[in-house]
Amino acid sequence: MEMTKLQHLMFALLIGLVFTSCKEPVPMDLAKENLIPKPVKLEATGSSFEWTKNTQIHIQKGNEETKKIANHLIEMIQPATGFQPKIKELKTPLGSRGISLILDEKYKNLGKEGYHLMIDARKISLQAFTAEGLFRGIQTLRQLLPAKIEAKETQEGPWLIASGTIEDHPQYGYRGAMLDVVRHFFDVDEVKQYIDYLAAYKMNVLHLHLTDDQGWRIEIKSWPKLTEIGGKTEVGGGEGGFYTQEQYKEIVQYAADRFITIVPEIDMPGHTNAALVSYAELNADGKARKPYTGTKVGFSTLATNKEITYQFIDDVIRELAALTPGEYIHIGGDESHVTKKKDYIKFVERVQKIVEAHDKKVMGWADIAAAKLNETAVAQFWQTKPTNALKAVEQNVKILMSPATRAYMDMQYDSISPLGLHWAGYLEVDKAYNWTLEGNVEGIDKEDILGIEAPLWAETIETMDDIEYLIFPRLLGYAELGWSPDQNNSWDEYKVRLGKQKTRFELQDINYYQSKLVPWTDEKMDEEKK
Ligand code: TNX
Repeated sequence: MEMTKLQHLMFALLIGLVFTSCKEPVPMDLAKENLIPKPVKLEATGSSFEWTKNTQIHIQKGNEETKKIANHLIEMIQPATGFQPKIKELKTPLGSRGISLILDEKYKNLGKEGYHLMIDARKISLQAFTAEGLFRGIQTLRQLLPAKIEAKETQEGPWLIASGTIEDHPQYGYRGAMLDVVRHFFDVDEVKQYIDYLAAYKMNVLHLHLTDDQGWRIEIKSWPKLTEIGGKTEVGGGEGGFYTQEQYKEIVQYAADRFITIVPEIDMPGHTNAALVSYAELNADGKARKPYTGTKVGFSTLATNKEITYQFIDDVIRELAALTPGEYIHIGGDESHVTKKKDYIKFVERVQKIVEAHDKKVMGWADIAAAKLNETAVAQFWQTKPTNALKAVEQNVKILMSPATRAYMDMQYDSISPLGLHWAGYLEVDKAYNWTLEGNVEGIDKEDILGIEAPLWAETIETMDDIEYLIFPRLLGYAELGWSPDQNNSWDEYKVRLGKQKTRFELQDINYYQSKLVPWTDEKMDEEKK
């Protein structure tokens, strides 16, 4: 029997209905998701959104910034889902089926990194005051997708996301990690990988330790021997390396695309043997030093009483400032044990002026607080005793919290863990997490604190696997300490969320430290969280 036109139409409509609305959403509980850092506010509604091959991403018409975020999101989900979501520009994307990314003044109160995420069975709307907020928000979406989203090859769906609302913003505006690319050199791709790890946990600063006794890693065109000679060494006698200015710009841009600022460090007046090898005139006695590939500290100093030294620093800072969109240049200043105290103070004060003449603010290890600092400077607290940091507070200088006993990712986890040092003690995953920035040091109050930074020194590490072993999983804890309100932090609750990252780490081939203190749990590839 032939169908009439009307019957055809009815049939098509019916099929359409079956595919679009008849499918009941799978019940899921947003409150059971293992988000790191933990969001400020979360409300579950017990349902779920399914991301399918037909799901589109909607953005505001002509909004290029948002389009970039949409592309990040697509890049994030493409390998595992195999989907090619379309980006559609609409006048008012809010409320439309699918995923919408929207900038709205309304969310100004959440700050530049805050975001509002609303998920129901029909749609996901991610809204923020800035593109940066949207970028932080898509990191949350990544963690809300099943763990198999981390797979490098296409997986079977369904790609369900629990429904509800998240409103989120960071406790501190500076949340970062440091990478020492001197003691062992890490190339551009390795630094990019490190940046990706920071971005995934909503960190926003990468401090690069670019110069030290064992090497000089950034091309300075007016002093070429710094890298021609000083770039060729590293701990243990390896070949070292350096970034050309072009390569360095590529790192800065890669970070900026992920809303991460690079803080470059030129360590001085100590930790300068590589410069002292490259240019004899920077030494007080005018004699070039020998290359150094050991791991001792505190034996080198620039000639603080020679004019050429300040000409050198002015050239270096000028070239570096031109490559630096961020507001800070880190001048090191730690462990200058062979510089006379009065010379050290004069030196720091003069270098501070040079940095400011190039329109940048000074950041330095808290040792610099021996000198008279401007209130715009930042002192990074690292030592086991807070004497220097307290001197900075007295000068109304903000503190960046990196106490070695809690935040040094190069400390060994325990006496038998293969990589790292232990001069500040062993640093198990619980000790690394179980503290707060405020209250860590008496006399350093919340309003004195800029944020958190977890340094990774590289005396004992040479490969990406080594880096991963020391930063995973401690990095996630630092990200949470900087982002989530202190009262939300509890090790007993956190360790469960952390343990649930196992499948994600493994699918990314991350060489993480399997601490016995963490209840590592597989998230089954084929089972959804209900
Ligand atoms: C101390 S922390 C140093 C570094 C070492 C580190 C090793 C700091 C400001 N200086 O030169 O690499 O210890 O943990």
